[in-house]
Order: sequence, then C-alpha cells, then structure tokens
Amino acid sequence: WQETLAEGAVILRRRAREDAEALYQQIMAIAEQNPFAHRITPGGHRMSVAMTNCGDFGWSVDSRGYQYQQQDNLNGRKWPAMPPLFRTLAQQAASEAGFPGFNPDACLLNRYEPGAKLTLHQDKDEKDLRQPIVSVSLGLPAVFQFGGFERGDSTQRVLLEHGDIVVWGGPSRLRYHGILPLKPGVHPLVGAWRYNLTFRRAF
Ligand code: MD3
Ligand code: FE
Repeated sequence: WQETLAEGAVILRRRAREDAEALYQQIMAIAEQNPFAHRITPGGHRMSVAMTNCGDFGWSVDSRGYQYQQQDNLNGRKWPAMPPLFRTLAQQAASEAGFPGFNPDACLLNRYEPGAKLTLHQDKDEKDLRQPIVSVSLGLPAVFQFGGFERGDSTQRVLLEHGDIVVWGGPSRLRYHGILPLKPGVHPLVGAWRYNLTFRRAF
C-alpha cells in the first residue's frame, strides 16, 4: 500500500502495524533509560514536542544550537542502543521505497501531546543529505504539512496515522515540513499521545 507523495517521498501506509506493539514497548524501554524531555531552543522557547533518542548519535538542541551528539546534554549520559527491530524495520522500509543500503546511526523519538506541533522546518543537520530519513508514526493521527524548498512555498497536507512509515529521500529530503497541533484523543495501544520515530544517518 505504497504511494509517492513527491519525487523521493514514499508513504508505506500501515507498514508498521504488525510491529506496533513491539515498537511501543521498545519506546517505553528507551524512555525508562532516558526520558522524553521538552527541550529549550536557542531562542529560549520550550518545545511542545518532547524528545529523546536512541542509537550512536542523538539529535538535540540547547542554548548553543542543534546538533548530533553521543550523549544527552541534559544529563551527560550516552543514548540507549538502537533496538534491532528499529534498525531492521527502517532498513527494510528504505529499501522498499528505493533506497537500499540505508544504515541509520541515529533515531530521534518525538512525543506529541494534544496541542503539540512542529513548525515548518528543514532537516539539514545530517552530514550526507543524499541519505534518506525514515519516519514511523504511532498512536494518534496528525496532520503533516509538506512544503517546498522555501519556507513560503505552498504546502500539501497529509494525514499520518498509526503504523504509517514514510521514506523521505532524493529531492524531497530538503523540503520544508511540519506537524499541525495534535487533536486530543485516545489511541487503544498508545493512549493520548502520538509518537514519531525518525531514523537518520547523522554522520
Ligand atoms: C520530510 N518530525 O523530527 S516525520 C523531525 O512527525 C520531524 O515528528 C515530524 O519533522 C514528526 O524532524 C515529521 C516526517 C518527516 C521527517 C523528516 C523529514 C518528514 C520529512 C525530512 C525531510 C523531509
Ligand atoms: Fe523534520
């Protein structure tokens, strides 16, 4: 159940559904080792999305800016290892979407509560922008905004639902994108939240 949103952007609808329970358990295990936190941007704003990471590198933000690091700057601890299930699923999805050989070294876990949003941005902190990003959505649905190569370009809206995987590569890798404020609700597996995993090759 595969569809191309734009050149290089492929949505695999419900692709992670069968793995959802195991993925959710792994998310909880990671959060026990290194909890989700609302980080503060360089501009001094508290992010409405709470984040943690697993893998060799994690994306984080503090007063100095945005960067990939081997440890969490909130507590100095190394990020938990990337579970084999995470890595395998991301690699398989990338390859199904036409990006064989993807080997993520970073996984950012985003947690949305009702009202949480991500304003339009580009992902360009990774070293090799020819590598795709694989995203996995779990829990409550969210409206994803998919724009162009400049902030002011028009956007299309795509509903991302429980189990959806999207592979963002090729020319889509540098498109602006964001998430509209999450609507309240209760998901039978995940509760009143949305989780999104993004698998990346940081270095
Ligand atoms: C399009 N996360 O973590 S996933 C992010 O749902 C991020 O939490 C959103 O944007 C979320 O940076 C969106 C979909 C996504 C992820 C990375 C992309 C779309 C992308 C990179 C380039 C283009
Ligand atoms: Fe992003």
